[in-house]
Amino acid sequence: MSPITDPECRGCGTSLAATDVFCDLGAQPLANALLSADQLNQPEIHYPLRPLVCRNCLLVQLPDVPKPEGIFTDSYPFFSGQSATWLGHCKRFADQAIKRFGLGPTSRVLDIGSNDGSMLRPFRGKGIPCLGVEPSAGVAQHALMEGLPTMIDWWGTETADRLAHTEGNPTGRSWKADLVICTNVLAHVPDLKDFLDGVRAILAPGGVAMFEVPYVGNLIREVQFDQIYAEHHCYFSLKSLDVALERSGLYAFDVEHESIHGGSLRVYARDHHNWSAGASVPWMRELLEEGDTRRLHDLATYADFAVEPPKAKRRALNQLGRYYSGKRVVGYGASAKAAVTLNYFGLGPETIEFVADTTPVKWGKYLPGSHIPIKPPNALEQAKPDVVVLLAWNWAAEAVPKIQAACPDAEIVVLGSECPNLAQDIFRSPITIADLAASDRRQ
Ligand code: DWN
Repeated sequence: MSPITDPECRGCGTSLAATDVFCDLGAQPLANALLSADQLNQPEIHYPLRPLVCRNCLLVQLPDVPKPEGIFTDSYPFFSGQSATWLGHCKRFADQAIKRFGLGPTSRVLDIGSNDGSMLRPFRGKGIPCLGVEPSAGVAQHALMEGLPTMIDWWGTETADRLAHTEGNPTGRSWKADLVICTNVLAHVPDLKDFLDGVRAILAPGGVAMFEVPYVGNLIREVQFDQIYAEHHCYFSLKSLDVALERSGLYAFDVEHESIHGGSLRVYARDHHNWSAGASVPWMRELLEEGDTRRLHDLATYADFAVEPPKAKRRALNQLGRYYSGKRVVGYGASAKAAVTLNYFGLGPETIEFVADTTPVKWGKYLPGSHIPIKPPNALEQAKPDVVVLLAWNWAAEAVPKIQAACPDAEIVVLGSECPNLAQDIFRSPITIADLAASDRRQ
């Protein structure tokens, strides 16, 4: 994409207007580019987090992004299996898909963006032949060491062609998929059309492709601005995903809304109109026209979002200034989202002493930009902090009990949220700032 021409929409090819700005989080370093101590004095490349929205298909997207080779390196630090919630999600999907699509010992399942093999494991456990494709060699090795067949490669039409024929194919024979799984991968793909053309090419006759993507409806409704970072090129609604799929000859025939990762869409597609199945498609189209889906068809919904991240930043700085000043504050969950939040809020180790995380490869490293150190979870017990900022809010149900066990007296908060205090019952009585002020007066 030459810098002198308007960027083209990744989903439909329409020229993007530089004025159709979704929000502006400033320029930040790559969210997963963790630093070692000897890198703290080196320069960090920053990328503008100023997504645009396409007037035609309403796909929210970053127009200029780093090459994926600079992101998904051998030392890419994200291991999806770090979350028991995610592992349960994968098992439930596998059980559901095996039953729904009649998969068995002669079927073939392809997981694109297979990371550490978390989604491959339940299919293998049920005797279903499966194969992963993952470009980050470090995480892929974890799958391979467990005997989960994985190609360390990028996905697109060229890889699909190699897999469909024998050369370069770990199975050694022509290979087509009855089920292609793409969870949390489409957002990372610079060339959506080539990626999706490759998915269509690898589908066996009657095969199904499943795409699970963070849902822009949740991002807007819950002001999940920390989902916006340079490795996430696109932020999908069902409409914008539908347009991208159909451009590659893939036709959605069912959709589910999942709570995982802060709210995701799961869309099933085939390489032909599935009108023969009748009911599911009209029902799905009808669903799309309802509720906030219809709001997502309105460009104004996207333009209105721009004021929300600055409001969250003001709330966070107010919370830190009024309720937590003089207190010992640490973080939990050194996620990509954590990097975005801490950099956007302008917080460093002078405010957030460290961030605890269960991922061993992250220990002893520093978050990009903020340079806040990452420590093992036992640092929580040693530090006995007054406040724990839950940065991995999308895993609250799994993480909060661990934090409470390590430091039972700490307040657990989501900075910038209108209901920041998670120490109370997460799901039934979120606490407002007024409650916090009242509790302050009681102390
Ligand atoms: O799209 C992506 C999503 C799916 O995962 C990738 N671009 C990168 C990654 O984003 P993230 O880093 O924001 O993902 P998580 O899963 O929100 O990261 C959670 C972090 O918290 C991990 O570093 C693991 C850690 N963790 C923890 O310390 N204790 C997680 C759980 C569940 C815990 O109990």
